[in-house]
Amino acid sequence: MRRRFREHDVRLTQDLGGVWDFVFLGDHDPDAVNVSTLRYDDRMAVPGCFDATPKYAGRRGLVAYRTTALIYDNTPYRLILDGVHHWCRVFVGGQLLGEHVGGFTSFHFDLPPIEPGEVEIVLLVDNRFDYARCPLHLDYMDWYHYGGIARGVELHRLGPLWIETLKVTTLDPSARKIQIEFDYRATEPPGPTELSLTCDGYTVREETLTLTDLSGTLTYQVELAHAALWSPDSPHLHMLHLMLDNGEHADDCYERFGIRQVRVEGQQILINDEPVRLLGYCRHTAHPQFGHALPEAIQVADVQLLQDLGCNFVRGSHYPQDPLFLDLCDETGLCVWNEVIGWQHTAEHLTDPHFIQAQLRNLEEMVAMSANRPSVIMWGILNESHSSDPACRPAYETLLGRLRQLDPTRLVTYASNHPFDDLCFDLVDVISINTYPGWYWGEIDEIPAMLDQIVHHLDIEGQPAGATWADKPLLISEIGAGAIPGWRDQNATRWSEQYQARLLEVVLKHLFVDRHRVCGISLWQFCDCRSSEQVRRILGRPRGFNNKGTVDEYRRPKLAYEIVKRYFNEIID
Ligand code: ADA
Repeated sequence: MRRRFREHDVRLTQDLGGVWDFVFLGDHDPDAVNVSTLRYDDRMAVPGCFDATPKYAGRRGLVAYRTTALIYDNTPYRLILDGVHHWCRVFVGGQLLGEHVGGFTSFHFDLPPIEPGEVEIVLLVDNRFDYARCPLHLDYMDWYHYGGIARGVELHRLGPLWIETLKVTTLDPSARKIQIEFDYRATEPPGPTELSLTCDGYTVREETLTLTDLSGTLTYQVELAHAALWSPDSPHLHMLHLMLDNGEHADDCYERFGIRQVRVEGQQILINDEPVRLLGYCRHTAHPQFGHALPEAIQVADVQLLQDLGCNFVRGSHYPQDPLFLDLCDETGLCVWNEVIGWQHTAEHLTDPHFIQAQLRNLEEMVAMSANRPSVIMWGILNESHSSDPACRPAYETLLGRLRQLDPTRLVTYASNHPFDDLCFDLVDVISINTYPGWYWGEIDEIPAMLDQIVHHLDIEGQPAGATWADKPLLISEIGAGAIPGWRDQNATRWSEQYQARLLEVVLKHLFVDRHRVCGISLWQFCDCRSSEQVRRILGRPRGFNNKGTVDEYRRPKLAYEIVKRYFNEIID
């Protein structure tokens, strides 16, 4: 998998990235496809988005990918996929393992007993919009939903005894106290088993366990005297290595973690009891040549630019973030708002059990794949959905409740575009507002008054129930303007780079120099990205792109870049 560190020494893993056989099947019904008679007439990169390649640009339909891997023996094997869009059905050795709904999250299938030797792996993948099959990718959402095996694929030999999960939780930063919890699984009772737990090479625990069950969970609480805390300014990381060995079988795994605690206090967000002001961007994981399958080079470049701009924050809009990108955020101290896939959902979706079920699965997978990341400080859901509609409140309660249940250590929020009539702010730790004064409504010189009106309402007038939110942190989770790359106009009209630069300067000056109510901002947006077919028709997206990036889709800076860089690095304290 594309990670910044090796995850196993002992476990046998095969990275199946590369070029797979490929065939575009178009309007075929997946149920009508016999994978054993497919004829592959092309090839496709994995990780990769097939509809980001010139030949299949703009195409939507069913496709098939094929590769092979090695099975060494008759013990459990697991196929791990880090992100397939939008829907897939997985076959190994001609046998159906199952299907998965929704991109951007890691999932896996355990193989049935298979004869040792070379085994064929086939994925049917579909990037068509089909609410019944996949209610998470819908054509009205304002980004291009690329399809394909967009992230890494690995085959792991689990063997008769393996480590299923390994979770590290900070208990007390000042004492460098953490909790280590892991699950094991086995095909037969492991019996006496040597446990070895080291951190950065230091022995944390060595003992002989007597494991009589086929599965179990073990928890340790340790104080790491040598450890340093993780924070945006000093993102210290530590590496845990867990090994289980019962003499016949062994398994191990590495997990990198940071010791930090995040909480809210009044209008502030605190990391390790220090107030933090979050300055950054909303970022789509997108590129015209790679779709959602950003190569390492682009992910490194994006982090370089975010750091150059003086960011300490990035909102992963509008879906769960790539494990490699989160590794880079861990290392550079970029705080992350990691978000379940979603965009402007109405009661029609939010009262549909089919939709909520898919949301819960995406949410649970997002938490599972990023729970040990110190950079992830908050979880988000349901971008700009109908949180002002009483019929939608139960969905917010369900999803936010599930997030808190899975992970009580992080903040929860959602980006609301209903600042004056939202009914769900009591459910979150941070109130986050998307607003576009000076772009979709009003003029640039009206922006300060319009922003003050939102703050006045939230802090003074309060909600219909009379509650005020003056005791909660307030984050501007989207604000910005479009600028056609290279359009420099002395009239500084809308769509010019001058207009965008001027609007962002007025916003940053008002929110962080003239006023100090907000705890942070994620400007919309870091880079231009292709929009979806339907949005282009309705909202008007010149070039078919969302042009509100501070850099264009090839990460080339617009005029606004230097303005934001100056404010984030010098003016805002
Ligand atoms: C909304 C939405 C973003 C984008 C933005 C825009 O706030 O959350 O995804 O569509 O509007 O550019 O209008």
